Amino acid sequence: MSTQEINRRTVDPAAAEMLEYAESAKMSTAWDRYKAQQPQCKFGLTGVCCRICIQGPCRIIPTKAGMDKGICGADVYTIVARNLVRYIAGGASAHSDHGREIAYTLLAVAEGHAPDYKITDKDKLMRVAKRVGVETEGREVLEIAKDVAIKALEDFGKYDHDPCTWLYTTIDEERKAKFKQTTIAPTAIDRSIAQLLHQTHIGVDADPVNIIFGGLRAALSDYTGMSLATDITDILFGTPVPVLTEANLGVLDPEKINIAVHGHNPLLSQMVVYAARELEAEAKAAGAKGINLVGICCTGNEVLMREGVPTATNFGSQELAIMTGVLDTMIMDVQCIAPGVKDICDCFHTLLVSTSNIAKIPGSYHVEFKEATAMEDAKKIIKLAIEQYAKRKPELVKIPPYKKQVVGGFSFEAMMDLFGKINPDSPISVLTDAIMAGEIKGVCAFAGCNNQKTVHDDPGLTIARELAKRDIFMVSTGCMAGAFAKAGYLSSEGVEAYAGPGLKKFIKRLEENSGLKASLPLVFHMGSCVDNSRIANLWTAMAQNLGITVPQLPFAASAPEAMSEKAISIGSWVISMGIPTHVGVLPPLEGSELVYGVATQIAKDVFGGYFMFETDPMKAAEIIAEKIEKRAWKL
Ligand code: SF4
Ligand code: MSK
Repeated sequence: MSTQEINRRTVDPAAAEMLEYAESAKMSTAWDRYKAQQPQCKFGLTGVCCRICIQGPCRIIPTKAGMDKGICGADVYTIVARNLVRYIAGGASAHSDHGREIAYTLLAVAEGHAPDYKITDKDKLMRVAKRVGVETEGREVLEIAKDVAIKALEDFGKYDHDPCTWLYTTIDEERKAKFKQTTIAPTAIDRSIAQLLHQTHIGVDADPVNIIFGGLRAALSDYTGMSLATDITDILFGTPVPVLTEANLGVLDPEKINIAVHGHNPLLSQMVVYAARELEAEAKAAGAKGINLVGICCTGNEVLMREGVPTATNFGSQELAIMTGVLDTMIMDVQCIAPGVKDICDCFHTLLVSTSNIAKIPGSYHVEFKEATAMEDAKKIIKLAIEQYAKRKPELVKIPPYKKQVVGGFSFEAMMDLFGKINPDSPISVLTDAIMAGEIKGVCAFAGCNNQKTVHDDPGLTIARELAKRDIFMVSTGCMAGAFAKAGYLSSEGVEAYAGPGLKKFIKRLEENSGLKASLPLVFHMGSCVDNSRIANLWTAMAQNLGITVPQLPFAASAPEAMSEKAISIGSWVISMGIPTHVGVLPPLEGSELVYGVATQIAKDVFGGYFMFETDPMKAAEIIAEKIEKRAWKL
């Protein structure tokens, strides 16, 4: 493969090496399949293909008489808006269903049906209980846990008309009033998603603005689901604190049994961590030096944050981890597991184990994971991996020698602890004072995926370097955190290489007071995709501290490689919260000037947040920095 082609595909040196190997071994990857799909259909790319009823597909050409509307008479703006919000419905379903499973597990713990789980963070349980209105005085922990779980489950399907509890107990009064005025506060997660699918059925809503508002209601359900998922995951497994680990394919160990956890749901991955510790002796008896767990995508982020499990890679390069020839088992739960991994597993000895009844890949081995038998199920999978180790083919082992140090584990509480070392009375003031003093200009949050339409990992790294130079403090979640981890931006290496003088001074001051053994990173890893709720907690605390509204805050977000429906859903609630949000890939809404204008302009007038679509990372960095600096200047 030419250097030029490699550079078009990735900036991750480990991925680059594996891509050359893939080509020489004739293994097809997502990059090859992306190339084979070119040119992609323009109707689909601009959002003007409607498949909502089976009279279609209707493909709209606004300038061509007779083709300017669908068969039913739907205008292009209706079609683009409907297509867009149906992505949000998909994303909100995924995030909130994840949250529902976590809430059910808390209920099972409280009722004694999930013996392998327990309440790990009682303080957080108490804080959450008080916040959502559950009585704590004189009550047993499990009684409180049960009421918190029920309260969370009520947010999915309650029948009254009050806004969801996890939404309204985590945002400020100004946003509550805004959501009331615009009628986008969901009253129940499931209802808002079902209603959106109804609203966008043929012959229901043709008004693009009304459709988009329905989409924002579902997006706030997405926020509600992830907010309760984060809270309850912390209650069950502990709230993350700073942790030292490593990232990139070099974390795979040829002398150990390598097991990757891939997907999103920590109910499984956390149990795999516990089970692996117990089965270390069995691994040694099989001739290995032990068990090496690694993470891919967000379930990897979950166990990185709480247990320091190293990250092997992120979404875009998931197939490449298998090509190392040392991955004995890949355990999948839900979301972002590319079906293409199975073809690569077939070229090696890697066993692909599915665990969820709604996420199976033909040919994979299925071990149904149940909360009642969680430890037994996790052990069963690890024993399969131990058996698999004997089948490894030494001649196929190829581990690229790249890994970087990572300091992660920055939950909202961990950030407050860090700031509290300097100002215990008002931790958040440490951040806002630094902004007011001009030492740092503001904050940018990076989230979201990899997307084959970009150079793998490059947009996020480029934008972060540029913002670091301009003294902008940065946090991250999801696969962008994976990109930063692999490039050394989640360690002091990033600070030394890229931080501007103000940002460096700020991070060093935090570091000197932190009491931590490790140096602090350039970008602070706040967790998985559902942990974007932690970032929302951060901007809400900042705005309250400064006595301003969120839309006045020098805070922006960026999804440089947004890919999934979940990313669209997250971006939509982030703008409705008042945060300008950059997206580095053009979503399919260019087919309607009206819908594009609503997302980029009208949203600003109504919510203060809006989308900024820019595919050039250097230009994107300029735009993000300008928005942050302008807001900071106005303070
Ligand atoms: Fe065509 Fe209307 Fe059916 Fe869409 S809903 S496929 S525009 S007839
Ligand atoms: S895993 S949703 S590719 S961030 Fe959360 Fe990564 Fe995007 Fe999946």
